[in-house]
Amino acid sequence: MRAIPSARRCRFFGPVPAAAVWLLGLMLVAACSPSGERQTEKQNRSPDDPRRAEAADSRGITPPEGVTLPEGMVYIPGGSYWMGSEGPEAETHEGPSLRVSVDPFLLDAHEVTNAEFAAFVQATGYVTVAERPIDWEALSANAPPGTPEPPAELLEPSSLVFSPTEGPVPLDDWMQWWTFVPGADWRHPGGPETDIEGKEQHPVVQVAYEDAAAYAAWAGKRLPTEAEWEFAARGGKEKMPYAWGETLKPGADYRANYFQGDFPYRNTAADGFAGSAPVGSFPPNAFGLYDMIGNVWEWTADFYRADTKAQYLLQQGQDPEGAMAHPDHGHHAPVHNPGGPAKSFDPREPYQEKRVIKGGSFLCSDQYCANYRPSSRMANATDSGQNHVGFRCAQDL
Ligand SMILES: [Ca+2]
Ligand SMILES: [Ca+2]
Repeated sequence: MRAIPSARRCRFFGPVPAAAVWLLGLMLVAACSPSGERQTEKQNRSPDDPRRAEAADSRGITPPEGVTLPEGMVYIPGGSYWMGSEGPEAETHEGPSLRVSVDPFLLDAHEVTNAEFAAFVQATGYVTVAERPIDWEALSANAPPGTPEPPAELLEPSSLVFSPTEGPVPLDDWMQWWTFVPGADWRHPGGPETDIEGKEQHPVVQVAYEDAAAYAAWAGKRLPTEAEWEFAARGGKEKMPYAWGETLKPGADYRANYFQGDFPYRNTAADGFAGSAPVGSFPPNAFGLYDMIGNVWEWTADFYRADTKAQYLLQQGQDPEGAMAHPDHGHHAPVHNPGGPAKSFDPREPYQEKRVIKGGSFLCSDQYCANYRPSSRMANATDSGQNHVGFRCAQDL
């Protein structure tokens, strides 16, 4: 497996010179690659599509007696595993791999869909972060000291939308393909001229962390921790770079919705989808989970730090230096049910609160950021929605 040149990895955190640039950076964070309202998209597979058939056959893990599965949730058996990766495909903050254990829990089989989020909004009247005017006073608490107030137009309700470039561009500046679009929100994921009609079964996007958490609370659920999410995504396959094994595309069929073609301007949609796909369009993993990898990024409950694994050990009274000095980090007891760090910290944007998102999206490309792997992780500003970030919910047994 070849290493991905660092220049092609996701880079969202440059210096923040001007207020407008800073604000844009604040609203983004997890970009990868393009979608493509411009591309032809097979939004609904026919009933005889083999991928549908394979998906329908999966029943996941049978829960123990006495456990009743809520509709749409699957049983995650719990256990210990190697979390993270130090493989050639991994970014530094995915490592070091660490023995971690999680208790059994329940997880949504699918990403939360537009139809499900609409039911929540209908029942509660909830207004998402992207639909609210920006409160500069509140926002400035997360800004570097002395940051001037941006122009009024930048404080209007808005969100970040991917726009393919006209042709090849240097891949070190995400602002060439991400645009801050007034009127972009979950009902209008690509901007005010777009809508979600006919996309009821697509994952909801343009949701900030608090939107996802509010939905989860309404549904009687919660967001998964990063450790739970990664355990679930691996489906019992130990130390595999991909959720399904050793290679990204082990056969003729694609195993997830990601980006094929030339990033960020030519999306061939060889996997059938240039943008998001209806949930469950690709085969599930061994736990019966769909689209853990690709389609849209998924919020977790955890604050982001690059050194999360060391924080886990510290939280549980273990010595990170000693534990990690061992070649396989295996002499320590598994870290049990770790939550995220108590506070987020990203040195690239030290003033911005961030949480971890997982799984990559329809914009992840092997030319830019190969985040379609269980150990991949991204820091996302908690108040930032994008048209390739959604979520799914967990529940305790
Ligand atoms: Ca795709
Ligand atoms: Ca996903």
